[in-house]
Amino acid sequence: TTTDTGSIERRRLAEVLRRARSRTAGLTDAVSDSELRAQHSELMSPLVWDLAHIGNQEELWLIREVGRRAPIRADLDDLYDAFRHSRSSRPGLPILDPTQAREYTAAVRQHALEVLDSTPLTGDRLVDRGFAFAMIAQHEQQHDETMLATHQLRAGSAALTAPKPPVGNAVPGDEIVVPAGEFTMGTDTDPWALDNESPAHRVYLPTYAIDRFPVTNGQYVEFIADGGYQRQELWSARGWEHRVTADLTAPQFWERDSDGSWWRRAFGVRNPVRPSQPVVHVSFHEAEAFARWAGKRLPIEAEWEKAARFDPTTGRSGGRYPWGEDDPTSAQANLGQRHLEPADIGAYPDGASALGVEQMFGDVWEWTASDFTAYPEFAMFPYPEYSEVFFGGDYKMLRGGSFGTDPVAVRSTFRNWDHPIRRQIFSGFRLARDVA
Ligand code: AVJ
Ligand code: FE
Repeated sequence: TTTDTGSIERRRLAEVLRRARSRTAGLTDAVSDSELRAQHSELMSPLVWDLAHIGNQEELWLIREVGRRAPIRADLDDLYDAFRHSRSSRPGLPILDPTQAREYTAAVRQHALEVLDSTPLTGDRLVDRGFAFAMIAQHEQQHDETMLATHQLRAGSAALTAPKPPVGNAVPGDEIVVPAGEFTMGTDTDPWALDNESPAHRVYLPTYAIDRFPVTNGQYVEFIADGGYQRQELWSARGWEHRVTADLTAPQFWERDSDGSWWRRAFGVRNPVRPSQPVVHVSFHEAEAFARWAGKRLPIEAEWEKAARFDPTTGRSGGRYPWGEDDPTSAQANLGQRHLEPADIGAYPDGASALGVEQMFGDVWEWTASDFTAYPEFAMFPYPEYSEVFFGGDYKMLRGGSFGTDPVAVRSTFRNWDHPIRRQIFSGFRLARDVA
């Protein structure tokens, strides 16, 4: 019955909201109040800004829009509007202190759960199948990943810990040939998909090959050793200019010892660079230069999505994940901050797509060659600042999620974007090429 479906959906929504809040608490309870207020990088907000912004966004959508309740703190809307204040200016604002921010987000959550209990999850598009609640859980998880990147930028000893990811012993370089033909890109049916993932539309792609795995540190070390950062001909004009200006010589957080060995600093711990792990913390420009060096290219978004979703035996495009609608298990993908680094290639054979492409979900966000544009007949929903205002901007698309992405915040249709110079995000890439 409708009631049963509604109560199952309500329980799922309460669970994704709870999971997001417990992660937020972990990320913000791990450091002192003064560190919560500090700006660890010009690129990032103080953690306490993210914390109260999460609460403010939840208040705007779940308390006021969906619940039609009176504001809790209308006076905070300006301070936590990401479009009014740049990240670098946020420490100078009269923002809530950590105790106030925790109290505020907790008060909002209490009201939000009451609204969830009393709202029919049908009819109006904003609430149909729980969309607004899922949107807010995704928003919190997106900021949790941003806060995780802030943790990675923070100086000092480790504040976060997690078990090591599973090991793998695959050999890089293996490719999958994807036969020419149409597939369905985007979705009209995923109840929790965000506006830029729709509408579903047919896309024809000629035959192409895509790597079975993301590019590894071992492969990347070869690129460096072969003069990859010195050879201008491998870089686009913009990429080279940035390479020189920013003095890029290796992925972010890599350090070289006097004996020539490479080390990587991650969350306050320094370890030897692990050759079998996907490379992380590279910009689009570095990914593009590597691809040229390797005689390949980055996939376009449609090629990534077809490799993730298309089943050549049925001719159909799959659901939320290659295996269906269920959240990934710990054997299928390195998602959800279970680990604090990418897993070796070959560690998740159970997460392979129908075409046999592995580790598309989790580990590292994968840069694609595509710019951020709307799908044909895109309709903004429910607010233009989620994606519409970014269309046509200086952004490249990323797909698949990282070890720091929660399962609720990624799916085969999910589209992420960032400036091509950014690399504080958990970004890597895989390669593709034309097949004649
Ligand atoms: C979709 C990850 C690019 O973090 O800038 C958070 C998500 N939008 N709050 C971002 C987002 C508004 C967004 N990304
Ligand atoms: Fe936000």
